[in-house]
Amino acid sequence: MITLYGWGPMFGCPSPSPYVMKTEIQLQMFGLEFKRAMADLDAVSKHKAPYLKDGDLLIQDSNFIRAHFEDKLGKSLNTGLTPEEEADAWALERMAEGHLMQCLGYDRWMIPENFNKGPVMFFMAAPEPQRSAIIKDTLEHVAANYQGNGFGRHTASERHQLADWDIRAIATRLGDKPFLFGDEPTAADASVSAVLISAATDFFDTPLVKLVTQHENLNGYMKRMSELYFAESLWPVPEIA
Ligand SMILES: N[C@@H](CCC(=O)N[C@@H](CS)C(=O)NCC(=O)O)C(=O)O
Repeated sequence: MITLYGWGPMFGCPSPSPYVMKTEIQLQMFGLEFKRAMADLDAVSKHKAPYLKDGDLLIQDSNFIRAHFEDKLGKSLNTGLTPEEEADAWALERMAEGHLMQCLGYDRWMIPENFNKGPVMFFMAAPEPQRSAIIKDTLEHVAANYQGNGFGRHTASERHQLADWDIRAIATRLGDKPFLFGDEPTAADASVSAVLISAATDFFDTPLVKLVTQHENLNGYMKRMSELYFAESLWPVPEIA
């Protein structure tokens, strides 16, 4: 029995987490049957989702989940790619997940109007008397991380300029192909499309929406990936206390 732990549809996206979306796509690419369950971050050492249980084996991080099934099934998600294309694919994934995600996360967590209609939901299970202190501590921690890695030291227009360069690179790589490396989706499509779909949701007030949706080829690409992998949500509906 395989269980993917994460979160289902929120914020106008198949998941609030592009990493969970990526793994959900990759498990489907492998042709695996799996269950979806709500993540309990306190139950795992890295305190991050996605994580997955394959029988008794716990695997944390979307990259290690993919590697686990490539090994176990002897099946690559990059079939048909040359070694150079595989190298480009890895670089594109890292850019989307590591760099473009900085801007997306910043706009969701550090812009108060966006935080208050989005990520604040994650704190609703905290006891009411402590909730605002927990939120304050978390936001200070998030802000310190952005200061520490330097992203938070840019102006808003510099942050979006960096994101624009990433998005343009993806749009150029895609060109008029259906998927990043040709007619069939490969591993990087899971990662890159998940980040683009998350950046393009108009649930949040952010220039990212226009920066993505101004590219017609990216609109077609997000639609293709959504139709292939997110036609219906199979996540459990969370119980409202
Ligand atoms: N490198 C990880 C990133 C996962 C990640 O950052 N997940 C976020 C949600 S988007 C998370 O669980 N954050 C909770 C926390 O940091 O406490 C992966 O690829 O799985």
